[in-house]
Amino acid sequence: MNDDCITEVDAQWVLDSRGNPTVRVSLATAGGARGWAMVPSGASTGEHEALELRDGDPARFGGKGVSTAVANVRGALAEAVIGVSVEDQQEVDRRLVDADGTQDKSRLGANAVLGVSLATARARAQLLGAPLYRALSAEFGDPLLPVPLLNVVNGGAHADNTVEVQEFMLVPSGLPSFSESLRAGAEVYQVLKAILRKRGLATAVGDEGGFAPNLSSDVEALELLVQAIESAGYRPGEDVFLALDVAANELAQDDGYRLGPEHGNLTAREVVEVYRDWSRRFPLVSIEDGFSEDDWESWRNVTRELGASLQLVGDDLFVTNPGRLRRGIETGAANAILIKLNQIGTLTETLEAIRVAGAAGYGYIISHRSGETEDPFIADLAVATGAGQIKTGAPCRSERTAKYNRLLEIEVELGAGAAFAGAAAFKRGGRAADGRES
Ligand code: 2PG
Ligand code: MG
Repeated sequence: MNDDCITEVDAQWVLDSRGNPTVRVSLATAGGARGWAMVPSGASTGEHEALELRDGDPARFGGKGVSTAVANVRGALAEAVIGVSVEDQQEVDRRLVDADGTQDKSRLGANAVLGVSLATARARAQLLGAPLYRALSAEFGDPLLPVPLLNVVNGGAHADNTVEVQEFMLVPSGLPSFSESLRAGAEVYQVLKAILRKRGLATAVGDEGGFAPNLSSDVEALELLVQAIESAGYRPGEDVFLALDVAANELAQDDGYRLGPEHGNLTAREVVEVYRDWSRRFPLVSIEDGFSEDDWESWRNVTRELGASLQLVGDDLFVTNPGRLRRGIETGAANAILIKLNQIGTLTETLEAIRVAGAAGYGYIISHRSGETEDPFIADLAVATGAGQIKTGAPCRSERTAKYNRLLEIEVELGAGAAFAGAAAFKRGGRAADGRES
């Protein structure tokens, strides 16, 4: 067997940032190259996501055990990829998909499949003696450091507070480098904490490291962020912008949406007007999941109404699925996609979604999940694909900072030649649009 062929695949359970078990895979090639990966897990998961396989045995981790997924890696998936070269990621992924045989990877579990797929990519990088961001894919051009989208106020399904919008994010795109941008985010975060404390509001954090105070409205959160940006010495709308993830799936009612305590039940039309109002009053550049996953008509409306000036990101809408994304592109729904590896389950399919987005001039944002691990894979993926944006939580909690710290490391490694996406990140299409800088 050649040196680059997979000879060993192993798996075990480890804990994620919420204290639930998840899958860790390690594999080795005949020549001794090794790769590993830990799989993240969402809370506000879309209906159309690939399936995360949990044991469902109430006697283990309240049903959330991953023993079956671990056994599937060691059994059927190992069998499928042993002997295949890590140089051929597409072949490895094709075999993983075939071994599972379902549309949503529900037989063997997307968590099992993804672990093997990502560990393969790392083994290949080791074989090449290249950093992961260089080994991942050369087709998207030179490495590009992304603008961080830092989720500093958590609500919705990520926190037990009164705030309905799931994520309020800082977007420090007006700074000259990744490290200065991250520094701005971290400084604003600390100032925000001091403001909350002074007002007698809670400074405990939610799942993604953002604060989770009980606020009276979504607007109050936006006002707090602008105040914190200014107090930290930055200019809102020039240095630092704002982004939201509404996670509207969680807010959909039979006949509309329940956006926050200040609004009653709103019709989809009224929701568009709320977003228009917010984008006039605040330096908002991006709204994710402003409507629910199957409300294509509202997605089309909001894109027509606000898409020229706002990035409108489909997360639960597209679930990193090239097929759903194509439907969005054909019908004019959203103008950007959130990229989460575990929504689709293999690296190859993820890169395909990125390619489809870029070719259509859609933005793409590489994203963590609310349940994360110390695996910083997505930092390298963001740099490799020229996405220009990464969403990976607050500048707080090690599973979040692992990604930011990896990006700092890459910035140093790239030295003077380190390109930073900056404000151009919001010109849609990223590098995938034509393989060069857009
Ligand atoms: C989201 C994500 C990540 P979850 O909705 O975008 O922030 O949350 O992983 O819970 O789906
Ligand atoms: Mg989301």
